[in-house]
Amino acid sequence: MHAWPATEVPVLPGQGRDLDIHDTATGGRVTLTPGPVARIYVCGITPYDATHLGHAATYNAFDLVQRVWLDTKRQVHYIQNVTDVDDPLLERAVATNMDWTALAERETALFREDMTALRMLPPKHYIGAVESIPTIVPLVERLRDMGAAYELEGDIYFSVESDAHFGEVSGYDAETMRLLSAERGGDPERPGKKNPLDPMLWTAAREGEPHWDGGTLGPGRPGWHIECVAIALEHLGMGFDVQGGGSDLAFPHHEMGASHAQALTGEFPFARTYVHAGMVGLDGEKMSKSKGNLVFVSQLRKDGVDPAAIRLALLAHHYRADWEYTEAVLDEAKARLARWRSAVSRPDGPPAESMLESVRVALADDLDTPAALAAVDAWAEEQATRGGTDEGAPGLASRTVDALLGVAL
Ligand code: 5CA
Ligand code: ZN
Repeated sequence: MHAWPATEVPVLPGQGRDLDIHDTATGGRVTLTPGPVARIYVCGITPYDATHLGHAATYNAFDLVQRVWLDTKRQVHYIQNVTDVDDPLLERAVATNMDWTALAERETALFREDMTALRMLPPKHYIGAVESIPTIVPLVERLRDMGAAYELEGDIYFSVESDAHFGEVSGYDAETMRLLSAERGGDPERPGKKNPLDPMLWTAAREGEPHWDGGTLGPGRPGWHIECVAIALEHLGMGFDVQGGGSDLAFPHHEMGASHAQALTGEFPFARTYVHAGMVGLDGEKMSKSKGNLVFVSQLRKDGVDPAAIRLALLAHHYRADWEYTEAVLDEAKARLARWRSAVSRPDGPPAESMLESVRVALADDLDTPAALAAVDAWAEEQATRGGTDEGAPGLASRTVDALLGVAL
């Protein structure tokens, strides 16, 4: 599967800073210290509907992680998946009388357009679940053969007890896990499972559903968590720097993925850090495809909203906060974009080096984007009120905002 085009990231003067970030697994701050090539896996979309602002906010957070790394002169090895076969996609295809592959292709294409418009850095490899099936099957066979997975009426389940570290990503208690498992694609009520939390690795072919050759597993399709594990292990290996997604992925998805990989390899950890973005809501509810309370990036673009303003609306909130989208949020972002554009359109201005330093400090501090925006606001305000004589300043300000925040002025 192809990704979307890359944009040039300006190289900034001076020294980038290492990122301190909140790690879900330890529940505290860690300083990320990747090698010269930083490795990150960010869970991609399930393409049954268009990209909404919640998705965009989550991808924005992980785009910033990469921009901070690039600013420290590291290379970034970034992998993202597309869950192009799964229950919600198949259900939507049936409900809308569409071919499921056509639906997935259409929504994935729209996602690429949205990501391009928002200037999100593309992954080095953008990989679908379907194309990963030949990688997934041997992993499930191996888990079964080593006793970490078992069969139930033709389906194959992972045994959560096979990983001594199970539960350490989310840190949730048993009751919470059970509730979330039922809510988020698990089947804790199914009789015959060794542990109600055990997730499906391989779903045996069902009437009317797509299925593939599963070798000794029989015909079927892959479970959700093993998809991301297969892709991450193939392209990043164990112990990669960051696994990212929205906070709704901490359990079961990232918990199960970590356990699959740890059971498979006998190594720990799957990812060194687990980073989760807050949930964006509308009218008091988490924005979600199943609830239908969505504000789509593509719709805003169609309405003529500048993608840079959409991005500034996302940046105005701390990535870990849950927040509500309102028209006022977008209006504020549009006004800020206009002020910044006006400030960089002059031939000179107040020196911008300290603004660059403040943006670096803010981002290194658990991606404190509200503080980063405040630093640029202060420079733009100074430009508007007193101006300055530094001829390099508007260019440096513009490159800072471009390189570190992904906003083209
Ligand atoms: N395909 C899987 C991951 S392998 C999946 O969760 N797809 S998704 O389309 O449902 O979500 C894509 C990403 O957007 C996930 O990281 C998810 O946590 C995030 N996300 C979904 N809804 C919201 C929301 N309302 N606010 C913030 N992030 C969200
Ligand atoms: Zn995933």
